[in-house]
Amino acid sequence: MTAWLPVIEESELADGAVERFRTAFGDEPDGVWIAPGRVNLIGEHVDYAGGLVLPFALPYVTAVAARRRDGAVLRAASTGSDEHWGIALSAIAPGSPDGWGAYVAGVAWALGLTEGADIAVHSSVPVGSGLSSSAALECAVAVALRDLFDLDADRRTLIDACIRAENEIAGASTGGMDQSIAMLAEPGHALLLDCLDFSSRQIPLGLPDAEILVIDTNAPHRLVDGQYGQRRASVEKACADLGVRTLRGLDPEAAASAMTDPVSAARVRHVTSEIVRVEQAAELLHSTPDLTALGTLLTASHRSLRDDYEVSSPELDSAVRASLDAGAFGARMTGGGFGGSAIALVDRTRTEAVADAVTEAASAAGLPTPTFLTATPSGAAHRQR
Ligand code: GAF
Repeated sequence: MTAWLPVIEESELADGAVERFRTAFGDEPDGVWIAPGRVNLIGEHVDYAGGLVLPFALPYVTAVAARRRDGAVLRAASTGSDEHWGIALSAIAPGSPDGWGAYVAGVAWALGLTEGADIAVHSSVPVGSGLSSSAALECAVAVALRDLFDLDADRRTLIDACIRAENEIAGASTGGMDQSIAMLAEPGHALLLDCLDFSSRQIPLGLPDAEILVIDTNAPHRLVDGQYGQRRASVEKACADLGVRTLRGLDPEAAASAMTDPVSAARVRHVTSEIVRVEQAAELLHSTPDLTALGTLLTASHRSLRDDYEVSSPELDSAVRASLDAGAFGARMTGGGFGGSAIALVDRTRTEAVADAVTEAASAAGLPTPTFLTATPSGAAHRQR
């Protein structure tokens, strides 16, 4: 009864992208590039606040088959649609193109591409599930264009281009965590990313007796209604009110009580306390982690996101509650929120039981049936063939 999303081999996904390339453009691509989706273990809604985050890459990836073409036009096709589209490089601008095309064209724009390319996309990252399908697409395109055009661009430059594509062309004011993990992930590791200067450290994610269950609630996450931007603006306003450059390092209760209204106080309390929780989680992961302590941090993160930051949803709350009731060490929403996905830290022998309990709780509450994903920490964007 519990639905698992199968992991598709990279070579099979690459074959799908090549096949789509042939039907759209009637020719062979020059290569195929792959980039992963992600979950964030802890550190939510703090990347744009100069905080610390701890994401890892999933074995669900986006493949792009690509080829250079004559003329300054970019064309793209996807297995998600029968149509393909094209745009002159000079016409790429905020909102043009829109939809998923903005993530492809935005990267070409941000890298200053002057010659054209054809691109076909095939992905196993669920879209709208808060698992970073847009960054996976941007990063796969970025490594493809770097190789096709022999661009002198290191991974940091590519990350910045992907962030600009998302912020300026797609119009989503996201913070950079997702592009960073898609470009820097190492198998078996989470990435401790310091969003003040974007320095990072690989943290081995060895959980001998436990695993991370990823729960896609199948309630599409809704970052488009302006709520995400409002949260980001509230952090910027709090910094201005407090006369600080960043909320990083502030004592959560002291910073909250310095705010003049309760909503701003709650927002500040979330950001400052979440950064402390990431520090504590990273510390726990230095040695074989105390799973109860790690789980407690995850659940505290969820409560903070639900009550203080108000970015959770009934589907996420149901998944977290049912996981905990079924014996998970801890659980929390992951990603931007307002729908999307949650994670639960579970004893390996309890994974199926927790998944069943989450599914039953959703059914009893009349919520969409969740899907479960495998959370093997995976590698970064790369050329597949
Ligand atoms: C989304 C954004 F893209 C990230 O930058 C981050 O802010 C996240 O939401 C919340 O932690 O995934």
